[in-house]
Amino acid sequence: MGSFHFFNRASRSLLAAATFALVGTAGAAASSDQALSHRCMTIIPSEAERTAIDRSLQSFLAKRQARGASIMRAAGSVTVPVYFHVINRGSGLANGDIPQSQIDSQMAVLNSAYAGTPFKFTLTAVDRTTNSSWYTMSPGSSEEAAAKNALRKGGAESLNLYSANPGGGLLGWATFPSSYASQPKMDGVVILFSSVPGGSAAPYDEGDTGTHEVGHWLGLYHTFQGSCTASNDQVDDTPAERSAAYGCPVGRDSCPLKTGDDPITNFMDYVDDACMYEFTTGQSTRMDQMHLQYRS
Ligand SMILES: [Ca+2]
Ligand SMILES: [Ca+2]
Ligand SMILES: [Ca+2]
Ligand SMILES: [Zn+2]
Repeated sequence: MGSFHFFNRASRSLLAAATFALVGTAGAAASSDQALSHRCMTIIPSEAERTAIDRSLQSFLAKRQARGASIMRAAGSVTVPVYFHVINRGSGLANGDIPQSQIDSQMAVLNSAYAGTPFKFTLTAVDRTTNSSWYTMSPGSSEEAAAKNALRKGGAESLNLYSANPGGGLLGWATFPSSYASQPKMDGVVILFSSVPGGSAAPYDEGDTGTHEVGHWLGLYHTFQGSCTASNDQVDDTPAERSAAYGCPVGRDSCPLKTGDDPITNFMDYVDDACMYEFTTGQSTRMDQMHLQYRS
């Protein structure tokens, strides 16, 4: 009861933080026009909220361990049902109506990226909606809320993946597992339709926007979260990173006093799709634990 109340409060302050973050980025997006420089618009919880989320996770794991339940699941042992919602402004690729072949390719990219983790993804259903205001929805907008309220299917375990054209150089955004309880209808991942494999959003055209956003959906932060601090992204085996990496800056070491080069090939950085290709064991463990706590 106590923890349920806590998450309601946490998500309200998260919404307040979201409004602030959106104002900040809208200006930046406008000045850079349509350039795809903002990899992701996922609203990251504040430091206090992240601390609370991790405290709650530790207590969840301790209780599980105390009753002898496993806290590690085998690779490929968890099936995530996927509802793919194509939002377009008419028929044809130019209107965002991506073909089934690209949806299948996106699923293959997800399954390959998550192959070393407990998760595999199965396409449960595809629906297509023509709605020009939902098509250009931005994070936190009334259009996003309307689209998700109308289209979302399944419970916390189901991945709802929306393709649309948010504009302003946005590639996608996701919600975290800890916000499902207070905002179940908003739960899911939105991606730019042209970021799917073979899409026109080069160098973000191999489907790793989907991979990255699903990482958030399973509880991961960016590898540059928390900058050069020891706790950083709450994952032990990702070296600390001062800020987002773009392109493919091999050998970058933005936290020289911390062991290891920056994890620029990690799916949770901002590099080009061709440059990102891995999750660490620690990230897999965190996703497993977050899924156990909130999505099982
Ligand atoms: Ca780390
Ligand atoms: Ca370093
Ligand atoms: Ca890649
Ligand atoms: Zn992100």
